[in-house]
Amino acid sequence: MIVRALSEIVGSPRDVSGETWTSRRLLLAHEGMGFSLHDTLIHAGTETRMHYKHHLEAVYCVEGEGTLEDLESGVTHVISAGTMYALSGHERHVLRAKSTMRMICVFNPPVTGREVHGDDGAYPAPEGAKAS
Ligand code: 9YT
Repeated sequence: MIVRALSEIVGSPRDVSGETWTSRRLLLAHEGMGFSLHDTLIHAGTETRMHYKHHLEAVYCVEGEGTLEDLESGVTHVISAGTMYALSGHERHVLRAKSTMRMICVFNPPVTGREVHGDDGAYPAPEGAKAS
């Protein structure tokens, strides 16, 4: 069993930041759960373009408000506390945060630790793993 508090992660190597977000990584690949679990803050007033080519991701917003533009369909969704989105088709997307958004994110396959987005908006492909 693994028990871990957010307060243990803040300021540790599990606390990873990109230009527009800070991701506190509660569970990582080496812990063997088959997914990683993140408590992520998307900073207010920012825009983040992403494309998880190698991962499936589900994102549950628990605080804040913004919009999610699906660049495949052109549809924009309002995202606020209590709304989830799942990138079931590896969709290219843009997240625009009106206020700071707190997101609980699950990745399959799990991230290994220090991933940040490449120029293509993706995290690198995990070695030998495929989303299942
Ligand atoms: C919502 C989202 O995808 N934000 C980017 C950071 C990523 N979710 C992470 O590593 O926690």
